[in-house]
Amino acid sequence: MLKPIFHHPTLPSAHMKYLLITLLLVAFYIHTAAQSLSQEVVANGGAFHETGTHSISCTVAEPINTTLDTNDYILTQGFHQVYRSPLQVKIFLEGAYTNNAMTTHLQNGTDVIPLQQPFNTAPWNYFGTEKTSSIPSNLTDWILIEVRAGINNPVIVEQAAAFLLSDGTVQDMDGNPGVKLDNVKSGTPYHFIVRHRNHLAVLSDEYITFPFNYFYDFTTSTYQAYGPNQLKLMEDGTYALFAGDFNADGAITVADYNFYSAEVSAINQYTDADANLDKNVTVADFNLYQPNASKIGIPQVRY
Ligand SMILES: [Ca+2]
Ligand SMILES: [Ca+2]
Repeated sequence: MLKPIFHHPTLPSAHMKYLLITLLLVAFYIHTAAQSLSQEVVANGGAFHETGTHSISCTVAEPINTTLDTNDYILTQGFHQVYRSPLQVKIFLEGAYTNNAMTTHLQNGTDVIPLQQPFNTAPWNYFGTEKTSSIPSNLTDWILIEVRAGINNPVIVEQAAAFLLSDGTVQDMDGNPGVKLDNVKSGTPYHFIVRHRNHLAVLSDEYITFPFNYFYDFTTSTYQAYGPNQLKLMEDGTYALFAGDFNADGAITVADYNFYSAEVSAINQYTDADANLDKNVTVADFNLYQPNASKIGIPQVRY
């Protein structure tokens, strides 16, 4: 014989309890978080309900709320947003540095600067399509930015070539400040490497996160670069990249002298043995290399 089933009049069913808890959590979340949506919150769904006197809207999303870092690995919990974000950098090259700025001698007379980024050969083997139809008049040379996931993690998140201007700032192919990055994620900490054709590359000492609303300045202190003494002190107190890594392998050695010797007396050319960026390979370039010989880059920048 079937017996009728009654709910207890004072205790809600498990389903009802779950519903009530859910509604309370939603109300709490809307009250505390919905007003603070930012670029660190990514909506991937949502809903809207209305009863005539009340309405409720919700976003299925989650802010980036936790970052775990062990030096070798970084885990960021929450939804991530991928977007184009500029990274603004200021950096000087020792070989081109003079009076708080850099020369633009590669453009003197016949402009030898290539219209397409020059890092598409060894050791960089970067095949990005950055190119321009005209060289900015204040361009010193091309630069390569390499975003890394953590200090000890060799994973390259993204590379991008950009213009290095005479005032030390970086400009993208559209003429905007900074270098545009497509694969960085909001809220995730990164380090980045700056590479040049014949100067010792550096890694940022500090984490940066996007959106990055200021510029990273390698000219103010040796501590802006990771590792001991990776930036050279200029006579006026400014810091710059060490000149003379002609083969760009991350260390200034006899191999660079041999590279220089093979190119010496080249005239009016865009060559990596031209440390002072004046289009000619002369003793002036050797004189930049010589005091820096035996300077070793940190393992992260070496090839
Ligand atoms: Ca070298
Ligand atoms: Ca030169």
